[in-house]
Amino acid sequence: MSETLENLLQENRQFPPPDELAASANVTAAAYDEAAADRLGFWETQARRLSWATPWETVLDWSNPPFAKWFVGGRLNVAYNCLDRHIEAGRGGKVAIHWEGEPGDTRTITYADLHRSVCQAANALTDLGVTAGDRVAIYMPMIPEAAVALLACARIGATHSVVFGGFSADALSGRIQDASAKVVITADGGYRRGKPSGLKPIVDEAVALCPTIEHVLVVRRTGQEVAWGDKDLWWHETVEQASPEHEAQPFDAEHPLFILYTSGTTAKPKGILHTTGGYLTQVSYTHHAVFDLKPDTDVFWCTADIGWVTGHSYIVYGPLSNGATQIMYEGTPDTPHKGRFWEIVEKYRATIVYTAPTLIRTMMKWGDDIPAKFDLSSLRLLGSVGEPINPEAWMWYRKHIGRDACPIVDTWWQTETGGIMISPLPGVTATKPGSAMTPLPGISADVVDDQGQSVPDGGGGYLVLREPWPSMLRTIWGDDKRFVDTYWSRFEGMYFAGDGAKRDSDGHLWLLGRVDDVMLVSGHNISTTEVESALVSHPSVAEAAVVGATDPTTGQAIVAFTIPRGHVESEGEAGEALIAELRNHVAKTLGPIAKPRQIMLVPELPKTRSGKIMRRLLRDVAENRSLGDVTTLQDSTVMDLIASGLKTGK
Ligand code: 6R9
Repeated sequence: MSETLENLLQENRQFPPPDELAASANVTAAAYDEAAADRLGFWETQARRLSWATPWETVLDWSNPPFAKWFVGGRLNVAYNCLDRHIEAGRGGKVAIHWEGEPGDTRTITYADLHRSVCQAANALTDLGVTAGDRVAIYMPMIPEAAVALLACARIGATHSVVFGGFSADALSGRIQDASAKVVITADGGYRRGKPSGLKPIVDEAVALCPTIEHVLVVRRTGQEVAWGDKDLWWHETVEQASPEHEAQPFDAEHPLFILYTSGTTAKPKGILHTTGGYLTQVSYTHHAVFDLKPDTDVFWCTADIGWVTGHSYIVYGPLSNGATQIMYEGTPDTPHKGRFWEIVEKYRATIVYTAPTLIRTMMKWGDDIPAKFDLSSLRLLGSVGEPINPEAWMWYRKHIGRDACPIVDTWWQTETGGIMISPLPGVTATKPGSAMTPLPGISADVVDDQGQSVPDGGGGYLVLREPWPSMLRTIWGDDKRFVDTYWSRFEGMYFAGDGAKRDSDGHLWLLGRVDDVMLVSGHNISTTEVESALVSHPSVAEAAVVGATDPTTGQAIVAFTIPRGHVESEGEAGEALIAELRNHVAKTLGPIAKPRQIMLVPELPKTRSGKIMRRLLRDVAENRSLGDVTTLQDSTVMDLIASGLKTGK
């Protein structure tokens, strides 16, 4: 990048924490001081929230950077920490999971129930020859058995590799081969958009290319017909017949817990490796601190899929290690109607919701009247993750979901960081719409310029992490060199996150999207996030994605794809008028340099399964190229919709 990022957007609104929450918050401002005085001592205190079979000797071994070892010599079992210890404390009858299937079937699972299933699955996997250190692939819908599968692997020390249900056979087989997995756990299918969709046929196709797979364990969810081969075993005939007695053995703090692949833009997916003690310490602590989780009264709901790191850390390991009661939902937010999420909040009296900006913007598009139909008064805290949240989406979330009373925690982190890194603390921080605010206690995040120098308040640049953290990735599976090259070579001695960021005049952090997406217009760096946020601040716009397209005069020109809100007339002349108005609105909000060359009104945007906008594909459209790799798209018909419905304005 030729010069540092320009910062255009100004935000002056600020919301202090509610008094009642601040008075009883799990974590107070003292945590920042404690961690600043003794960062490693602070993390040791957090590690003591867990139950260790053998205490560690050294908190951090950083003698061979960037290869970290945390809690060296310590031993623990992750599943024991998530299940057995709560039961031993007399909490076995507490609900762990209120599960809601898409068709409306439900299951209530206590900690004792979950423990029983996990022990059975641990015994069944052991009988199938899975031992500590083996890899198990998991390709499942959002059913309780998915959580059981992860925990059973953790219990016996097998390393799980979850692949999003719905990724192609190619994507699945590539990931199985990369990790040489021995077993796949899957289901016949799952429910999505009111229909059973098949998973087993995709597994069959993938496994045909994977000689390392010895067994395929299949949960019956939909009851659809499936082909049956000699590696296949039904879950109900193996796991549910296995003994429910299983004693968890402790593993080394650095034992590999899981691999999770990040897609990247073009290159081969990277198998991000997480280990045991540091990972659990940080996800457990951040779940307790950022969500102010009170296990006796809260009903927590993270709407993520288990195939995304958010599902690993804030459905499985964080909440269960803290003994939380949570909601797990199988399906899509608009099945059978667009109020399904809020109906679920009302039904289970959810107190905390953790979701993604994509979902919030979709709800804005569908209209304010939908959440208004439900009783959301149980909610006391809201969270956001996955992309920068546009200030107007933040305000909408606060008003229409949080009734102007719930603090919002905008949490920045990555598959690679394992747990939340930058976020407000709900009882401490006065939040600003669109800002992730400050690094959590014990985390050293910074914004640096091209030379790796910290930028002053008011400056912009690259987000880096200056010190190792407990839940950091340990390497890329099988490729230490790529680990070093990707994350540790851009700036000497710092982890390079790949995101642009700015630090405002108060020193608060604003995430600006991936640095690969930054646009260079007439010599000025402009972030996609800021132009998108300016568009979303217009009352007619629900969602926007912005890309830089090659332009003969300006180098790159801004091209915006915009989804109008539900009630907005956007056909014919009304559409042309809206486009003209939006171009002027951006110029007025951010300055003439940011005025889009072109705005297209579209019905949908291409997104990954975790809801991130795939700007790369939009750049292909904007530059009239044929589309690149679409295998990680959530809905492959979206690009046709965009191409056929284009209304362009110049
Ligand atoms: C947890 C997760 C990581 C990338 C990350 C950044 C973006 C995530 C964000 C955010 C702005 C936030 N991202 N949270 N950007 N504000 N609160 O999403 O992991 O799927 O690996 O994605 O997501 O660009 O670098 P992952």
